[in-house]
Amino acid sequence: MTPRFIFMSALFAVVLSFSAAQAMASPSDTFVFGHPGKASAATRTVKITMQDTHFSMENIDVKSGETVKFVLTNKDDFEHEFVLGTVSEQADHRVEMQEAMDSGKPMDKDPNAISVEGGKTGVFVWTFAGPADIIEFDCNIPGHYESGMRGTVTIRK
Ligand SMILES: [Cu+2]
Repeated sequence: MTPRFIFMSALFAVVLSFSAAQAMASPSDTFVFGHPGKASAATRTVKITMQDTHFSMENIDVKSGETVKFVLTNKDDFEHEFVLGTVSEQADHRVEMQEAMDSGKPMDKDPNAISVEGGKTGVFVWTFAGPADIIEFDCNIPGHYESGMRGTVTIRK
C-alpha cells in the first residue's frame, strides 16, 4: 500500500464512522424515532406475520411516547428481520446486509432490529418518539425489501 492509499483509507474510515454515528449504529446511539422499550411499559401489542417474504401489515399508526410490543411470527422456513428506521437508514442497512452476506461476516446486532428464524416468533418492544414523521419497518435481508417486505410507521404527535 502506498502512503497515499493508507491516508485515503484512514480518511474514508473516519468519514464512514462519522456518518454511521450520525445515522444510528452502536447500541449507545440514539434514534430520532424513539428507543428500545420495556415490555412492562407496552400499552399495545401489534401482531405481524412474516410470510411469503411480506409483512401482514403495510402501515402502523403510533403516537409519540407510545410503547408498542411487536409480536412477529415468521411462517416462512427462512430468516426474516424487522428493522425500524428512516428511509435513508434502511437503505444504508441494506448495503451493510449485502456486504455481510458477501463477506460471510455476521452483522452486529442493532437495538432497532430483531431477526426471526423461520418458523419462530420474536418479540420486539419500542417506545416511539416524535417529531411526527413516517419511518419504515423493513426486512433488509438481500432481496426481501425489493420483493415487498416493507411497511411504514406513522408517528403522530
Ligand atoms: Cu425477510
